[in-house]
Amino acid sequence: MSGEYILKVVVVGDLAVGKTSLVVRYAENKFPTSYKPTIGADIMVKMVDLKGKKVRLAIWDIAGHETFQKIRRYYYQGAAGALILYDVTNPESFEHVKDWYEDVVTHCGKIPVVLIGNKIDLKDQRKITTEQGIKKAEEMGLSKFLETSAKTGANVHTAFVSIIEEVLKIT
Ligand code: G3D
Ligand code: MG
Repeated sequence: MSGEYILKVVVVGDLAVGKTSLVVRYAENKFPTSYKPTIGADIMVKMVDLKGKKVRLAIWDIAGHETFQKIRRYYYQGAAGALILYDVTNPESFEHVKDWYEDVVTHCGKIPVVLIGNKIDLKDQRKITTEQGIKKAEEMGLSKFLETSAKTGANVHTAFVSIIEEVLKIT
């Protein structure tokens, strides 16, 4: 098999869990220092070579909840996979994972979903343990679970490779 895969991946989760930071870290390998709230949706395109497969990955990053309602349908349309993020220092964002998952399933059906606990560099402020994350992913039947830091870059690359691998498995 040759040729190019074109994959759309959506990144969802509560406001301020680090969605934009994670996407920017992956796509540009830097941590954004000035916080600029997204308007509508930002789409980042990255060419990825994975085990001989060329993937044109379009990563969709949403804005805050208010503007999201208006573009919800358009945002999810055609997504092959999703990253659901929570902030390991923010239990509310962890509780909302199930709501985000319902949202994904409603609009995309049962596409691969990788669950991500972000901000693991904030060790002293951590409220959600790795075990809790693993348990949640298992209970919900999500494809994979990972913990990341957009700040240090820990596991960021792996997070995006994981979702591509999960999607290509079923493509
Ligand atoms: P969002 O796109 O999900 O809304 P952002 O979230 O990427 O805008 O990040 C929200 C805040 O969390 C930002 O801080 C950002 O710098 C911070 N952040 C994101 N990821 C990490 C991480 O891995 N570690 C740490 N320590 N901080 C992170 P500000 O202060 O600009 O609001
Ligand atoms: Mg954002």
